[in-house]
Parts: sequence; C-alpha cells; structure tokens
Amino acid sequence: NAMFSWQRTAFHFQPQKNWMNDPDGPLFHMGWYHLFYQYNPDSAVWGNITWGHAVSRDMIHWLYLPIAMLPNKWYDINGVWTGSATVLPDGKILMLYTGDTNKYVQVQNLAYPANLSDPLLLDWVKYTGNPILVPPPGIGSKDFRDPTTGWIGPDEKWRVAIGSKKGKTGLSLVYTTIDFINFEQNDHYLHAVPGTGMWECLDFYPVSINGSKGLDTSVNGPYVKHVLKASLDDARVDSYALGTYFVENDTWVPDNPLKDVGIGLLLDYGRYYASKTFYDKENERRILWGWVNETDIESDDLRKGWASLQTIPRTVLFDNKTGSNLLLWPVEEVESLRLSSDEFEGVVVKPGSVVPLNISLATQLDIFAEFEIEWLNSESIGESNIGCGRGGAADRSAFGPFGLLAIADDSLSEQTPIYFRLSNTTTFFCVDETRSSKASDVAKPIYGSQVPILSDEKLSMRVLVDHSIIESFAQGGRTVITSRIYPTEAIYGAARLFVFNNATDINIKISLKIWQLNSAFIRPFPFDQNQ
Ligand code: DQQ
Repeated sequence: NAMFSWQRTAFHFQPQKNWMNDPDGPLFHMGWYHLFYQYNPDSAVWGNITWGHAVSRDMIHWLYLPIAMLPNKWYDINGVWTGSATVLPDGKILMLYTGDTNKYVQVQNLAYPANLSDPLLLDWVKYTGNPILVPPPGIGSKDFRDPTTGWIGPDEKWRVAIGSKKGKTGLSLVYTTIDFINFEQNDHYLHAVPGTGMWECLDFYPVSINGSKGLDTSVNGPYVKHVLKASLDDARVDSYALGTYFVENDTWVPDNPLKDVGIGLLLDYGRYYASKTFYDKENERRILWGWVNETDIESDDLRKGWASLQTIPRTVLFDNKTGSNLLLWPVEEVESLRLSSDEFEGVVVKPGSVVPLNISLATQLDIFAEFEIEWLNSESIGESNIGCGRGGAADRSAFGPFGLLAIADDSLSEQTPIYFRLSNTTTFFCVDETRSSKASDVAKPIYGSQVPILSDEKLSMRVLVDHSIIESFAQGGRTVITSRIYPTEAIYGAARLFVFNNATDINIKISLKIWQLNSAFIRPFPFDQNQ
C-alpha cells in the first residue's frame, strides 16, 4: 500500500508483511546469526502465532527463511509462543518455548534442529514427549510462560527460569534439569516483587563488573553481577535490576531494593517490549533484541499490511562508572551502513532558538552529538525536578529543554525533539512525540527518564533515525528511548534535522557528526519464496 510506504524502515528488521512481536531464541550458528520471532503469517494483527525465522551475517542485512515452527500440535495449537535457545557445550541447540494448548493452557515445550550441520537451521523437530512442563500447583494455567536460556551450576544441573504471578506479585520460577526433558521445580522463587503483575519474557544473565566483554549465561563469580529483566504485562515495559545470584539456592537479590525489578530501571523508556539477550561467543558480547510495536490504530496496520519492528540489536555492558545501570549501545555492525558524513563544530544555539543543519537527507541517519553549556546568568538556580516537562520540548525553563529536532519538516509543523532538560539536581533525557505527526489517530507520548551524568562528562547523545523509528541513547547508553513515529509531511526528501534550545538561562554549543546511513539488504531466501 503506497499510502503508508514511507513508514517502512530502511535498515530495521521487520517482516515483509503481516504481524510480528517478541524476538525468540536468538543464537549464532556456523557463521550465521539467527533471529526467530512471534509471527502471524495471515494478518497484520496478533494471532495464529508461529516462529518466523531470518538469518544474517552481521545482524543488519537479513534473509527471511521459511517459518521455523507452526502451531500444529495439541500442545501449541493456539500458538507457538515465546522461548529461548540454549547452546550446550557440545554444540547441540535446544529451544524451549511456550505452547498455548488446545485447552488454552500455557505449557513449555522442547524443540531442536533436525540437522545441526545445516548453517541455516531450516528444519525444527518438536520433541515427541512434549509438553515437558505444565503449570505447577498454585500457578494459573495462563500465567506460566516464556522460558529463559538455560544456565548450568557447579552441580552440573541446568536451570531455566519461567515468568509467572500470584495475585499481583510478579515472580520467577526456577526448574533444574540434566537432560531438558525431566525437570524439577525449586521450592522457592528466583525472585518475586509484589504489585508488579505478570512477568513475561524473563531474561537472566551475568555482566562483568570491570570488563568490556559480555559473559556467557552460566558464568558466575566475584567479578560478576546478575541482571534480572521482566517484561511487565500490566505496564508494558521492560524493567531490569542489577543484583547478586546465589547459585546454592537459586535466588537473586537486588543491589538496591528501591530499584528492584518492576519498580526500578527500564531497558528502554520508549516503545519497547519483550526483549531478550543472547551471548555471541564469536565476538564475546551479549546482545539484546527488543520488539517495537506500532502506536497507530489496528485498522491502519491492516491497511498497510504489516505491523512492528525490532530495534537494531544492542550490546549490553555493566556501567562501571556509575555502578548502578547497564550500558546499551547499537552493535558496531550498524556502522557498516555509514555513507557520507557532515560535521558541525560548536554550533551556538541561543535561548529560544532553532538552527537548521544543512545535510542532504534526514531520514536515515546515525547522529552523534555533544553539548557544552554556557551559563548566562550566574544568579540562576534552575528549578526542582520536573522531569521531561509538562509541555515537553515546548516548555521553557532555566536549563532546558535543548537538543535535536529529528524528522521535522521545513516549517516545523512536524518534529520529534530528542532533548536534555536539567533541573538543579538531575538531568533528564526525553523524546517528545506530541508533534511527531499530523495524523490524529496515533499515540504521541512524551517519553523520558533521568540520566546519570558524572562531573567530568559532557552531555552526549547518539540517535539512529530510520523513517518511522528513532532510537536515542544518552551518555553512552545509560538511558535509551525508542520512538515509533508516523510523519505525514516530514517524509523522504522533505525531512530535515534541526538543533534547538528552549532554555532561558543557558547557551548551548553543539558539536555533531552525522552520517547518512545506507539501506540494509533484507530479502526472502530462497528468493522466490512467498512468505
Ligand atoms: N508474547 C508471547 C508470549 C509473551 C508475550 C505471545 C509477550 O509468550 O508472554 O505472542 O509479548
């Protein structure tokens, strides 16, 4: 449908047509990155969930492969739902996933590649003894889903965590196993947090306290912290916390109980859900996939014939400067799309002004921007913490907002501001979608959160722009915001990039490097396939 064609992205993974949601079972095998995903082969809305499948050499260019798993057994006839891969030390690949049964009960199933020597892993076999787990006593039949990647303890037993809830308490069950067929349920939870509701798509993994490399899922020790992430079904956000894992009894304790799972940090403060990491052995890094749902109305998705994207995969590291958060950053492979670049040194943006940046096109960009602040009024004490501002980027206050206006038209009738706003105690990083589209039937929230700034640091942001999605990273990835936007005028050649400063008491000096990004090659394989 040409009417919506500008909403297609150029280098983000999305299906050719129809509905996609959670990433599933990401892994690396024989030179190929595999991505599976919740996919409806029949329509642009959720339903008939299968596992779509695609492979890539670099997680940027993709080949769509035939569907890996269909809902064709009594134990998954209502949907082949979310799951994770475990790669055993001998190279075998096991996939655990949730099946929605003929009676709408959530059970866990095992599947494995029919032919491990096939780099494309085209054929998948469901274990004949499925299901391998059914909801245990005391757990609702619809509250038992999304098994994690397994990790092995010193007792040679594998562990798998599964999300659930009791009343309004979100929680994680743990099972141990030797063969991924027979499982034993622990008599206590990995963790539970009252008031957080159903925990979907759990993720549990170590990060190195002082290293710049990712860790394999089973690693533990004194130089390791463990991340516990839950996708909160009620709040529709991906919440995580850092803590310590005690393998003796399979429990996890947050570093800061005030920043526990479900009440603490988010992986992404924008449109983002059901994320999942995997360990990329080849490059010793942990990589995070995340689903970006539409924020338009269902009838528009049906008309355009597709719905939703995945973010550019992100590396995950512990932030050893703050000691209290993760750093998420687009994989370096995205830089292979960089074409020509423009540099702007120290552009001065006075209070209440907007400055256009003269670049050729503004729809496919990789932007790095650094900000220096010139204090104009030594008496000004700023204001107390008011977050992103009630009026978003249009607010005026002593020390902000200031930043970029992406996907804007010449007259600024459409614009998506990505900005900092300082109070006298904290710095906020925000994206204001209020004026991102002239369409009336799309959601236009103001997203944002605090970002830690150390005393010797400049404010900085990295922004990936791809037609209808903007991924924004502050301070090397401490705070991240993904925006799904639907411009109607600021499209193709009409899109522009500006910098702005709505503060009253500071000048902003901005230095930018802006790359044009090429489109990625994302095609079906075999090439005549009609998926
Ligand atoms: N999506 C899957 C579930 C999961 C949910 C079904 C999260 O397994 O809990 O499509 O988006």
